[in-house]
Amino acid sequence: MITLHHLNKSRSKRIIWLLEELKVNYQIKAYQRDSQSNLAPAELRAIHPLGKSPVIEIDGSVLAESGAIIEYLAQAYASDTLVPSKDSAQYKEYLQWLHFAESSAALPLLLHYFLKIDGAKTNFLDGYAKQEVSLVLGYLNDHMADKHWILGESFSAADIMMSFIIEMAFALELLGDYPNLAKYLQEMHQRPGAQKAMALEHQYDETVTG
Ligand SMILES: N[C@@H](CCC(=O)N[C@@H](CS)C(=O)NCC(=O)O)C(=O)O
Repeated sequence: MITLHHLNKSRSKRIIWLLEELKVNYQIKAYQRDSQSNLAPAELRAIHPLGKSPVIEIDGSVLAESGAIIEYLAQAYASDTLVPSKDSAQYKEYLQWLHFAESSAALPLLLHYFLKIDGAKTNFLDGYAKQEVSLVLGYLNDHMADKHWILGESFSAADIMMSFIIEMAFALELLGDYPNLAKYLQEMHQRPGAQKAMALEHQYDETVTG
């Protein structure tokens, strides 16, 4: 049994989506962000020293980092469907997108988000974040011009990694200038696994009412 330590409104939704695609047995242990600091509760530190989510427990091991979790689970349970064959050219591309999502793409969007909630004037950061957001989203938008999924016709675990980026860009109201990414988000949300992940995320989020 896989246990997912899930924090509301977090990257952990990626893992729920993947687990739904894999159709494996798993359980969710849910945590709520602090209403003032927005940080994870201290109990998550008992699971992993960083105290962040997602974290999974599997076969007696504890694994953090959404990218590592997705790479491991996809390879272990769906190497023939959600991961291109290791000797194909697509595999290299797959690895690039898998890692791009949490590295090059995540930082500018997070900076943009933090600057927005902070509201303070900056000397350098604001301009840097804007420029990097345009670079990253422009690159992705051009790439998606003639594709359904990040690798072309086949859906892969890299699309699940990318979902957090596209959803964050949507939440920051940035997708107006990137129509191919708006279309990509719609495609993602049509998959039953993504819909189940959204429903579960909702169910385990105590800030959601009604
Ligand atoms: N690079 C890590 C980031 C983990 C992370 O920062 N998770 C956030 C939620 S998206 C978190 O736990 N925030 C609460 C906190 O920092 O206390 C990953 O991809 O899993």
